[in-house]
Amino acid sequence: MADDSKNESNSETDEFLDLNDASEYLGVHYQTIYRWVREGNIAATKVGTRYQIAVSELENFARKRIEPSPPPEVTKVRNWEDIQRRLYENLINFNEIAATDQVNRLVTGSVEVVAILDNLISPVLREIGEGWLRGEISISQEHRASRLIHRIIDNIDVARRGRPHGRVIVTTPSNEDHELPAAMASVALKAEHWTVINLGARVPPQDLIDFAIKERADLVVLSVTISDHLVEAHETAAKLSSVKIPCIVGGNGVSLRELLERAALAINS
Ligand code: B12
Repeated sequence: MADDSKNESNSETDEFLDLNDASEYLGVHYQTIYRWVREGNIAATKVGTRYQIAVSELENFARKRIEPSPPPEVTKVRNWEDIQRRLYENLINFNEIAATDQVNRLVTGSVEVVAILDNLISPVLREIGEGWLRGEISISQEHRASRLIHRIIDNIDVARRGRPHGRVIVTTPSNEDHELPAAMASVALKAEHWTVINLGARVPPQDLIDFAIKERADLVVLSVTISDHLVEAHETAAKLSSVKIPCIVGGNGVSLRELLERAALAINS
């Protein structure tokens, strides 16, 4: 439906064009101008079966199209604790839409992806772990919350523009089930323009090494949450190093910002 209320033209003095002439006037295809009219971006009046558009309306529209659009508004987070508390509630109560919306608003508000992961998602996951330890959260609740936040993390829309850093494989040792930190590491690295191959959890060491060679990886990130799993991770890192593929090992309490610094150093040294 065309929106007549937007038509600011003076019908006494204005000249009117039909869609064919208007498309020529703006130098766009007939279908394009038809769509703009249907979407209400250009005010038009329907006379019989044809649309009529005031020339002054076309002039206004053409002017607005070349005006630079203002930069997107940047969200400033003053109180992470408040947002953390709400995300915790949303995850535990499986309020999927509200939880997704909370994260997406920060992303579209241009809050740094690594800040969202380090300042919001990680503290909430730690709190879930504490709740489980205290017996306040059941295993089913924790599993459901983990799956939900995993989906949200995987869907974070990261800007990929920028000079690529290199190809990185992210995974965990073969005995490590904590896949979420690897998912967070993957998103943080993508946001820093790495090309990320996220293998999820539990990849056998030799398979990982063969894969890294075949994929010509510049870097491997082994995400470790349980300290007992560090032994295998360091052994794998040593083998990767012998085939000239740097590998960084870590996790549990180390921020993603630090991971990014270590990743950049690893390929520059
Ligand atoms: C969700 C969860 C699970 C899920 C995992 C689901 C999934 N898909 O990942 C499941 C149910 C599978 C699970 C299993 C277990 N879990 Co668990 N789990 C958690 C919980 C609640 C969140 C884990 C998480 O995502 N943490 C991520 C953030 C919050 O932690 P972070 O260490 O700061 O992570 C950062 C770094 O890792 C960094 N990073 C990531 N990759 C890399 C790589 C490098 C190189 C670097 C530098 C940094 C880096 O990024 C992360 C984000 O900032 C934690 C609670 C907690 N405090 O973490 C318990 C927790 C980790 N689990 C725990 C335990 C005990 C277990 C089990 C042994 C339970 C059991 N009895 O079976 C098993 C272990 C299974 C196994 N073999 O691995 C303990 C570990 C205690 C310990 N220190 O050893 C914790 C701490 C719970 C607790 N409070 O006791 N768990």
